[in-house]
Amino acid sequence: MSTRQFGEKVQRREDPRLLTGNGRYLDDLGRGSLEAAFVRSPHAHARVVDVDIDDAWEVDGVEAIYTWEDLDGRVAEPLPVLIPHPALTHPRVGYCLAKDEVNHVGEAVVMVVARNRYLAEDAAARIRVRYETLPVVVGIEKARDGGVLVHDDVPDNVSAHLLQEVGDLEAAMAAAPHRLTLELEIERSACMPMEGKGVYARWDADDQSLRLYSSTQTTTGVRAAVAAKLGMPLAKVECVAPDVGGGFGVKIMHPWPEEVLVPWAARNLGRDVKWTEDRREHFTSSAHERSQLQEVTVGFDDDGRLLALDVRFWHDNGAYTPYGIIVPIITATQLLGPYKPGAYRVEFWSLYTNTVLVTPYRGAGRPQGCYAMERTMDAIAAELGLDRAEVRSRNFIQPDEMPYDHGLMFQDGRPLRYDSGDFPASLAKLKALVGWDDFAAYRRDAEAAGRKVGLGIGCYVEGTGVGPYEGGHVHVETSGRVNVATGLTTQGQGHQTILAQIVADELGVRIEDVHVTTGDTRRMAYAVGTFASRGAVMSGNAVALAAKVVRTKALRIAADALEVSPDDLRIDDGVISVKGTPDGPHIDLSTVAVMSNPLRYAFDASAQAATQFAGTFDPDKPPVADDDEPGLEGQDFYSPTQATFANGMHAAIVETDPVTAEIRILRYCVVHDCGVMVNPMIVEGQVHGGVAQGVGGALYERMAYDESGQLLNASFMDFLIPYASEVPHIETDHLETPSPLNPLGIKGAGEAGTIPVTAVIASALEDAEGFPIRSMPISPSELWTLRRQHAASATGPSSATGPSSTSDPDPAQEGPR
Ligand code: MCN
Repeated sequence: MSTRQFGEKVQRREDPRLLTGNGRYLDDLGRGSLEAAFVRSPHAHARVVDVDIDDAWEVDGVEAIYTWEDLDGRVAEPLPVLIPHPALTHPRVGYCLAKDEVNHVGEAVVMVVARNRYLAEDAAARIRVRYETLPVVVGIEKARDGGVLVHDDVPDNVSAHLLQEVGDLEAAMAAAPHRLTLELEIERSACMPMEGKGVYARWDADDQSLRLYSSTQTTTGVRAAVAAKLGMPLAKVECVAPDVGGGFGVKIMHPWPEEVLVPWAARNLGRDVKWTEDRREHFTSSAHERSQLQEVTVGFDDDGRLLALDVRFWHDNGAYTPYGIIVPIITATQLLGPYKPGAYRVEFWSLYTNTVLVTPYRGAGRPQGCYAMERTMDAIAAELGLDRAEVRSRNFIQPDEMPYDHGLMFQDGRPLRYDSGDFPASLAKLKALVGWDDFAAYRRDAEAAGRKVGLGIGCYVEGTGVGPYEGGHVHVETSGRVNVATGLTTQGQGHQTILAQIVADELGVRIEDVHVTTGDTRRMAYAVGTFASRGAVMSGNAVALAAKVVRTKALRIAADALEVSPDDLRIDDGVISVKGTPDGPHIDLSTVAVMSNPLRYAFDASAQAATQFAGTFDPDKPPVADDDEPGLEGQDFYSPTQATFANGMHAAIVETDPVTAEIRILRYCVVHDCGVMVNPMIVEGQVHGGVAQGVGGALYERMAYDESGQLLNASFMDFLIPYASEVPHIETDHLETPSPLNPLGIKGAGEAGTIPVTAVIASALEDAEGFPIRSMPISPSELWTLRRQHAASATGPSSATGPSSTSDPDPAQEGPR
């Protein structure tokens, strides 16, 4: 009998290849091709007055130099707005090469193609661009001030304004016995995958076709965009994602200018062309996320139950909005987490600034939302003198209230309706894991030893497995090899393993015989991409459905041959036999694959085996029946009516140095519920990676823009990504509340670890220090400064030890740093 693979900690099948240096990343391809380099704007806001390329042609090996003037057809038109929204009243996008204005440092102005990258860079360095600088908008405060405009025709720098309301907020707020207002800030960070973006284009002049390799999270998206921009039939464009060294969201954006320019240049020159992004380019020419200013007013009763929640926030969308307003919409809807808010009103303004554009980064708006909500929960607990976990628990949506409809519109334009979850059970697990009830004693002991420790908590709900669809194709070769294809791409999540686990079980074959291809439009032309923690839900269910199609066909053919009913057959390790008679007649799937295809090869061992069933073929019938197709293969698509909602709760114990304010995470505990787990080891790895990124966002990473829009820390020398030494040991426990929405009961897991970390660390630091933390990330020097401010204010008459209420403002929370 086959060993069940689903739910097992199967070792990642891709690792031996990747860990032994046999990965094939974008820059491993196209040796000997021409290479591109870009001249990028050194100014955050300027008019391009003149471009002088004469000197650059002096460099031996230069093949082409392009400015916007040289572009033709739709390549010269603005880049698309991928996800329009009615509230996005002023969408603005750039061009592949700046036309006459640049809006952030790093925007591409000139493209150079040369024999190799060195020569292309040398030539680029000789190009002189004359700019007329313009006033610059950096930061949300300056953007909402509206005195300086990023785009002349966008009043107040507002790209979008959206308000959603459920219930009578005014009345509920007025009636609430308690009210608090919090002003919060969260800063910019970025995905920073190990491998930056990259494109390699092969133009086939004879066939007039294009093979494009891109380090992307969506090959079908890139293919469609490039075909449209280059005016080519879709059938003449193929897009393949080779191994991708991380994406974390930034590579779902498409088309990046380079994804259009590189193939366009390849076609122009009739040569292969490649471009790989360097780290500085990734800092200044890809995408960032996170930056928001938030104002939360909450009304609650004596027990800490929410009666009214009024949230306003200002979101920095950078210079352009090609990806629409998905990120602030997610913040607005997902900040509610596991709680019932009472009457709820949320309103945001998405603002242009002269900085790198903003697209989703792992968590995609949720870390900010979770931060707002969890800071609010802590503030309520402090105001009422209640236990912080207890306040959360009193506001939970209960399991018997599922499915729970918040009455809001989610990011996919569908209702924000939670499908399942058991928040009280998760909290109980988390409290047990971290030792919540013993912490007071632990703190007393620590304090007696002169140490400052604090315990923080954060809860979140995450809409995962967002539609519209994903497909699966399963093909059994006559050798017995099972080829599985799905269109979404993979960046390190282990899809080759988990999709093989699912197909092995559904089809009844050995996992060793299953080979998975992702992100190759030659194998699966209809697909969406990898984002929104949707891979397991969408492609997992799609390949399961496709495997069922193949199984049904295999059983039908075998049943004919064995003259039994398909219902009496089973498939184990690729062998079809009659149930209850293990030693009876049987057929290998490989033999069935031969029988499924009238074109038989005599040299094929399975073909010879199939001759014993030759009697099943009727010479009077056509080789392929009207209602049949040759081959043992099948395809199906999974398309859900709505997202499925995963959830989790984290707690951390931190220690702060009483003198230097150095911050150490002593323990980090995670309880996580992503429905049924396909591979618990991979889920755990995903959670660990997510927490590591969250720790970076909470304590280290920020984009240090100066007032003129220069990114001062655009290198790994200055931008602090946590090393293994900064990432705490992570203790994990799981709850599996199956999703009722999909056949496998799966919810997503890929972003979960990241979402609450900033909120949890803020909560723990506040608990350790005894004063409000309102701006994250926070460094030891900032914590030290807050300590001094708090000590100074504590000596005055209006001292405050917790987050402020409307009637009790706290000086430490007066605006962001
Ligand atoms: N999984 C599982 N059981 C579940 C849910 C998930 O075994 N119930 C497994 C999946 O099968 C998959 C992994 O966990 O191997 C993540 O699955 P899922 O939550 O479906 O997320 P995606 O596959 O859609 O991956 C995208 C998600 C996102 S949105 C970001 S951002 C992210 C992330 O995954 N970027 C990553 N994890 C990353 N991991 C790596 N190494 N690199 C990135 O760029």
